[in-house]
Amino acid sequence: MNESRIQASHLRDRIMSADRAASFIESGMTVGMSGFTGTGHPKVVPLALAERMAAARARGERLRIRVLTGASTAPEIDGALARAGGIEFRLPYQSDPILRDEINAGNVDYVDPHLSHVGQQTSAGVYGPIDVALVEATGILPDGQLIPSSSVGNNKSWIDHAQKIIVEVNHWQPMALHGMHDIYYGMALPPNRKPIPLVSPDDRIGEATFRCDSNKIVAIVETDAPDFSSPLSAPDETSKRIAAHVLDFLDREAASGRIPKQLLPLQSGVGNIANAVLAGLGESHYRNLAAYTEVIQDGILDLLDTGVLRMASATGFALSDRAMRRFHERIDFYRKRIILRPLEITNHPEIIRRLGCIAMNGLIEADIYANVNSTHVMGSRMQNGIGGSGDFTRNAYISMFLTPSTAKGNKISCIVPMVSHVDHTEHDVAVIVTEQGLADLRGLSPKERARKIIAECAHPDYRPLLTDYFERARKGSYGEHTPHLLSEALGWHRRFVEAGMMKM
Ligand code: 0RQ
Repeated sequence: MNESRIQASHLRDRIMSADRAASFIESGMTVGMSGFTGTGHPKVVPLALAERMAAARARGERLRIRVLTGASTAPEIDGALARAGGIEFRLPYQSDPILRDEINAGNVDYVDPHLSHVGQQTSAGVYGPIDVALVEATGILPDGQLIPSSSVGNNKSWIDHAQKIIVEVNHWQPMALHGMHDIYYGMALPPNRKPIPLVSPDDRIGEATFRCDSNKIVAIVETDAPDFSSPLSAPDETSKRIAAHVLDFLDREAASGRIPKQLLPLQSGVGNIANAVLAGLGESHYRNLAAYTEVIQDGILDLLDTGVLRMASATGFALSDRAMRRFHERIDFYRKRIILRPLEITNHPEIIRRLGCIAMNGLIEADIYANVNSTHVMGSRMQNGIGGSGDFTRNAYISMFLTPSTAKGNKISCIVPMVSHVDHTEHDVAVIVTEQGLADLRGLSPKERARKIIAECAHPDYRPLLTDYFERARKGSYGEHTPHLLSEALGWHRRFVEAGMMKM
């Protein structure tokens, strides 16, 4: 292994195996781990820990910890630790299938805050002491500062607040990442807050590395393991139609002068629909746009390559294998155009509001009044989590939700009378888009919204049912402002059971 990665000679005696490093983590501890959507997570210590957990379980003992991260991680953390029954508490966003099952089986206490809240709640001590920070780094400078790796997430919070720090130095991460990050050290708790001096997505307001107290580093483990790749399928007909509606809308907004010709900084969620919108932008006339978002996925690299985007600000990546290779090959090009920041900054309401972001996120279901459920299937089963969708939706200049009009092979309508769980309220949601069309809800009253959403977004198979519900609600509702027949509205969700999606 290349010694120049660990330039801090005073720390060399702390280099050790993953097994030894994992032994610093004891049952009941709170561990802040790096990682965001499969990038920049520790890759070997969690696996060693999972083995200890499984061995403890086999002996009839329990080794369970509280896991705090940036967002979803990768199989080496959420998958391995959940499989070993070792996660007692987890926050924030996750998307691992094994962990999801453990959460929904009631075996893991999962807390799902807005991503922008995690840093301040950690500083305020809401989650108790952080016993160990387990973070991946690209290298360690002579003075002990850490060169971040391919995501930033909440790493600064873990490093600042943890009592002990374990660093995985990953030789797979290119050293050329150094200089891509912007770690801001001006955050404070109330009443000592000052305005965050970021007025354009391109601004750099912080430092390229994490400050780190060498005395807290108890272990350094060298690795050479790749980030998790996020496979993407090519945009299908549904995503392409959604993307076309979004692009028409943006064109109309720009033509009417409501937003600049170069649009406003774009935030897009992860997944195939978001990628289809990015692909659509790639074929558009737009140039020199900016992305102020959380995650850089394949489509963003494409747009940087062609100059549609001049820059992208984010906190991590979610790239396919191919895009990851391209990123490494052309990293000097991307380093001039990508800024990776802590979640506290990427998702900060003050900045999202100041920049006037255009937010585009996915949903599970929306109701006819535009309340949105992003997290719970049937109001009770956690899918992933709210992630950054609330940070952006509440504070963006235009908040859009993009979804197919139906799910589960057309058996379920994603437009329903009343959502079974609310993540984003009607007051926050400006635009809903399905493959059927786009409903611009700004300035509309609830009844106008309902008519528009049913007409523009609902699948034709479900329009008559939704219209029938709405018209009957208008006659039988307690109030005329937002008409509802409460027991019928929630009874609608029985369709999920009737469609054979769940046994009762
Ligand atoms: O189920 O996995 O069993 O096939 O929900 O749905 O269609 O794959 O959609 O991957 O775009 O995810 C809201 C979950 C959409 C995502 C959500 C079922 C469907 C499938 C997933 P299967 P799809 P997507 C920045 C922004 C919150 C966080 C966020 C999300 C599964 O967008 O997690 O936005 N958002 N962060 O079949 C029953 C319905 C359903 C349904 C879909 N109405 N009823 N099941 N499904 N609609 C990124 C970060 O914050 C990190």
